[in-house]
Amino acid sequence: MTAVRPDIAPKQAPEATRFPTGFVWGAATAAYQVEGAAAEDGRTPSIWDTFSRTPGKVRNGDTGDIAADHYHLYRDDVALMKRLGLKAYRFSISWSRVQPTGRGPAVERGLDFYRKLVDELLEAGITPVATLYHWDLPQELEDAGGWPQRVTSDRFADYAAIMAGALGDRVGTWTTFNEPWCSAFLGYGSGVHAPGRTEPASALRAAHHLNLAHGRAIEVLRGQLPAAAQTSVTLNLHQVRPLTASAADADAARRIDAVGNRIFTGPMLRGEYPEDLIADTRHLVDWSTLVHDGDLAAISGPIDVLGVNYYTPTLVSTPEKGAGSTRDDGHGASDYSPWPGSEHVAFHLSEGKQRTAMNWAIDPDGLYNLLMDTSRDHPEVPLMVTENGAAFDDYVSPEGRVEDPERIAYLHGHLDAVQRAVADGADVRGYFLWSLMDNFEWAYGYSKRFGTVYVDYASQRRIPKASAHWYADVIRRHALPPTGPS
Ligand code: IFM
Repeated sequence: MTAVRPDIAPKQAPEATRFPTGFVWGAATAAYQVEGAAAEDGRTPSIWDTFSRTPGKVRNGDTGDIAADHYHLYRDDVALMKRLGLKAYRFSISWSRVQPTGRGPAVERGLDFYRKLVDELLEAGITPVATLYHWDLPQELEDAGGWPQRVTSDRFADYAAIMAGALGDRVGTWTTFNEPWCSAFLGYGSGVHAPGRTEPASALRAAHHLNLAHGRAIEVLRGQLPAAAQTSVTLNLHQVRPLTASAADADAARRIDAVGNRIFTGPMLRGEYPEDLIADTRHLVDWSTLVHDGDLAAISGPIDVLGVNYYTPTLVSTPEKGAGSTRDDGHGASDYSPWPGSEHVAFHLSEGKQRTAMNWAIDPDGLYNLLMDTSRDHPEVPLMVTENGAAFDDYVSPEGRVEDPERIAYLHGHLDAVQRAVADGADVRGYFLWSLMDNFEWAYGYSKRFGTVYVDYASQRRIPKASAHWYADVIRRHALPPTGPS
């Protein structure tokens, strides 16, 4: 064997652990957050168009009308993804762009945008990963009652059939929902997200109908897509930790785990709602009439991959303890709780951790634990990290660069956590950085920058931040660089 001369040896340390063969490297966005073109080519308002136009709901009165103008700039954006070496792009489809009223025939011009986007990606050698729903219900369906109404699940199954028909020949990985917890509990519970309703019982009903819609859509997709297609759902599983070892805090953690996590993983992956969830919430909903015969069988149809999104852990106690207690669980302050039946639980900021611009504690061990816990509880389903990333107060230097060492440190720590979980047996198939580019951060408007690519909204110029170059290097190596950021 020829010895490698030290002066030309690869920079990567020989002991650097490579990610598993086939591990997918991607970045993610969502339709309302990046597309803009809110009233073009037949698109009609979604609940987020309405919500963002409602005074006081979104910081600075920002809307997604223009956003990052991805609708017009997608070709440039795909070219940029290619330059960064991304292997996959996770995007979502705007339901009201392709089926404006949420019912009836599709609009070809809307479908064409996604056909062109996908073709551009395939041409660039980037795998498209499509999410059917990332929070933007057509307003007409909300006017008819929204997710608390069972019929909305029927509408969603029809929409899934339209999309499978339009893109099934070119998209191989399909996700039904992104973070249905947020749709149900921030949308109908605390009201900090669209449609801004504050009705605990409706939030629980919405959760069941989102589950049902997921199950029905999976059945539709399976029936229409080629056998090799992968189906999935993405959950923001809360990494819940009790503040102390007390029985009361353990019960707080159990409750938040029930209404934050197991309300979805229970029916989807085990075919049942958890008994303790039903007990905690039976004063709000009658589960025996909400859940019809056959619903659980429909919801628990097999999926190929479970997407998990992770940003920060959730530290809880009951009752409130000390000055660190807050009603704000990190999802946005409201007088109304997004935790029906467990409104008395208090949330805490972890001590001694650095924070992102969202004031979220940086804690990569939370991702490690989440991956290990999920693969222990559901060993049958492979995992994909479908979102992970951080907002910081990025700015363009006089030299035109965006230096974001905190984001590099964040990503490094979390990718290391993924690698540790893989080494310890978790079947993690890939990682999608949130987000490809700065975008509309929901109730925070454009005030929070999650992108690895900076967007100058005035000119729509894209500037890859230092973290984008760092991530490109990780992708090239298929391993973390030998030294962490300073
Ligand atoms: O921007 C959101 C995304 O839409 C869903 N997951 C969390 C991200 C950061 O808040």
